Amino acid sequence: MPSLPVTMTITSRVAIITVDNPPVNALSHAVRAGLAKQLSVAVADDAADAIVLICAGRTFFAGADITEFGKPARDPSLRDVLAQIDASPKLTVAAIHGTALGGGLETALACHHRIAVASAKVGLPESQLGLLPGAGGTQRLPRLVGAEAALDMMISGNPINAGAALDNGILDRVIADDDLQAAAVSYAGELLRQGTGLRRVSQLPSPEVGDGFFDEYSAKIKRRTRGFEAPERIVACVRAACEHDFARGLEIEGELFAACMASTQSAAMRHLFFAERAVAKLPGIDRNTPRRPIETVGVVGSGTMGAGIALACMNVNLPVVMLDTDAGALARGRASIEKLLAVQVDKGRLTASMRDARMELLTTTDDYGAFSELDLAIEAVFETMAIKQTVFRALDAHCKPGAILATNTSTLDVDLIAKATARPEDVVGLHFFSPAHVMRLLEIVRGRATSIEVIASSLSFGKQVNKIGVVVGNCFGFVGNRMFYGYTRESQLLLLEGAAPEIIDQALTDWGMAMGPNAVGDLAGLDVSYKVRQERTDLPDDPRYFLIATLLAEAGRYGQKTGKGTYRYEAGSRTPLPDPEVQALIAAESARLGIQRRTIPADEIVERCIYALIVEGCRILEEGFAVKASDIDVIWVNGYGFPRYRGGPMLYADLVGLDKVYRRVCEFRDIHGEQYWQPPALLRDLARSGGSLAAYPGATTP
Ligand code: 3H9
Repeated sequence: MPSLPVTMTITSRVAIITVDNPPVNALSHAVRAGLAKQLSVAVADDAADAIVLICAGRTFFAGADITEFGKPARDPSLRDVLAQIDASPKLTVAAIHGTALGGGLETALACHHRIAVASAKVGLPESQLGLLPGAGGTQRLPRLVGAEAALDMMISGNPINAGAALDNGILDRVIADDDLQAAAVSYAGELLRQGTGLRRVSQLPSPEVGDGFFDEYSAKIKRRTRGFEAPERIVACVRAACEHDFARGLEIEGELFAACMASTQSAAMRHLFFAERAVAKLPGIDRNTPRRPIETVGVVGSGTMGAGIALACMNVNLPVVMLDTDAGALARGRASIEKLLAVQVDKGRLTASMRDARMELLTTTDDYGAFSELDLAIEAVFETMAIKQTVFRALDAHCKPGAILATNTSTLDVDLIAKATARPEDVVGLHFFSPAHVMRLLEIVRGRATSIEVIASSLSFGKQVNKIGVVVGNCFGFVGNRMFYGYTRESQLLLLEGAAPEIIDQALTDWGMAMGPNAVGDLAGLDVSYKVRQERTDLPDDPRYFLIATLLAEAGRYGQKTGKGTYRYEAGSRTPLPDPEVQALIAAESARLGIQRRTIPADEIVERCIYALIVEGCRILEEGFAVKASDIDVIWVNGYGFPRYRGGPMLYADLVGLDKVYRRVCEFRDIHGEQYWQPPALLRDLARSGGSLAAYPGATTP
């Protein structure tokens, strides 16, 4: 018989209600029912004067059970249980360890007092699921910490540590990381002796704010949230907390929570929550797959990527040897790492001693001999096959047997690179995104010979350096950049057809993309994509193809780094400004090619660019270069600024309706030609059968 998730014992006149629902004590139906029952028992039992609520395992409640969302509700609701805790005639104490998140923190806030261990964290991350705290959190938190601090916490969704929570009033006591249960029982006894009584957060006065506070706050967040609904609804809830009593505030919170729950935005974000955890679930890999420990890393190349990768490793305490045969470049690489760390110190995110400790992890060398004992070598040199192969021959000659040899190539064939070694099974692509110490995405490129052990170890390494590692197959551009080509191809064609760069970028950022394609091109460097196109032999023979980007690169307009690209930049500024010279160039090219320029509506701009992504994503799935559609979503959200609340390109296609997407792609083919728009069979078949990309099984191995 399965053990009950909620149990109760009494010690020193304190009832201890313990919840044990691995892995993260989510507040599932069984837990809620168990809590309601044990609370009644504890309240009725004369042997107890107070109640401690504590969780077993690695954490206090991590929130409502997300797997129950979208299914019929089952009583008791979390709100019912929290009302019961709040109304308890006996003093209740939440004893927190691990992370008290979402409904978990709301449960703690419904208790009369809160004690936590110093390593605990608390937060209301519901907005990251497109939701708002729906069990009284929007009403209780502002009463404890004030409206602005509560808004900041709920809208960012970021947890805070126990020390900060003690300072702002969420926690009443923080203890060293020792016996929490004993400390909570003794705390309850202390409160009883002092006659502190029941401190119901729901009964605290409404928070006060100055005139116009909410309008100003809304205006401030609008610039960042662009079309994302949950933050605005959180503001409305906190406004209700300030203007109404607790009961009415709770009603308003309930209505807005229901609206969020029913939204496609929340469906999209919940999809990503599970998609990001599913990336590591691959056919042929499980808990028992052997993994090689990575305790030391070598990085070949000290340019922007090499330095960023080195720093990403140093940030998690991994010793790094950085190698460059050019002494000047090596010194510049070291200096750029120092500079990035100095920025962290200036921002108060790092102390000077932490910075020094990190720098001590870095050794620089021009000698491959220094790589002989390293567990992992990552090559990040110039994107030319011959140079990469030379590096891999050297790595093969110097690295110990069992070392993982990785290339950070973004376009080259991993199998050809592996061929330069006598151990292709140890060679893998680890494709970081710039800036490598910041961006969370890591494409793990599986070559033909890469062993399963090396893939599993790469997934673990990704976790180790706080990245989301997605395993992809070895095709040109892998998954992310291959799709990016179709997307920018359309934005380039739109320029010739009549849309100005800033109009295209505005349409896509209004839709939710972090940046528009023209601004991205200027940031990444138009010379870089130009060189890649020059090396390709499979591009369409069409004078329009990437014409404007090509002409700009040939004119030395590389983007931000030269102060001019598709946009122009004032000295020292990164703000893209429309450039009449470029507008004239585009108009002249349109005229030369006989293209009738027209005003292109924002909807069409978005459809052209985003549907190009969907088409290429379908093709990648058909060809088996991604295991499942949700992996593609994770790549685009974490590496390319695709709006999280739209779920990634493949889920977005499902939400729009595959039949609609398919019909539109066919129209684009008829208007713009087959060389760009060929509806993939997968899209056609799923559209006809009423299937979904989210459910598409994909290939078994990428
Ligand atoms: C909410 O509370 C709404 C309320 O305001 C209102 C209600 C009326 N439910 O992340 P991990 C699973 S919204 C179900 O790999 P870690 C997860 O899928 C909720 N399952 O571990 C994974 O399963 P699997 C607000 C959950 O140590 C396994 O647990 N709360 C939940 O890296 C391990 O997870 C949040 O948004 C859940 N709530 O990180 C917190 N949480 O092994 C969400 C996790 O099959 N959770 N799972 O892949 C987290 O942020 C992290 O899981 C946590 C642990 C930090 C707790």
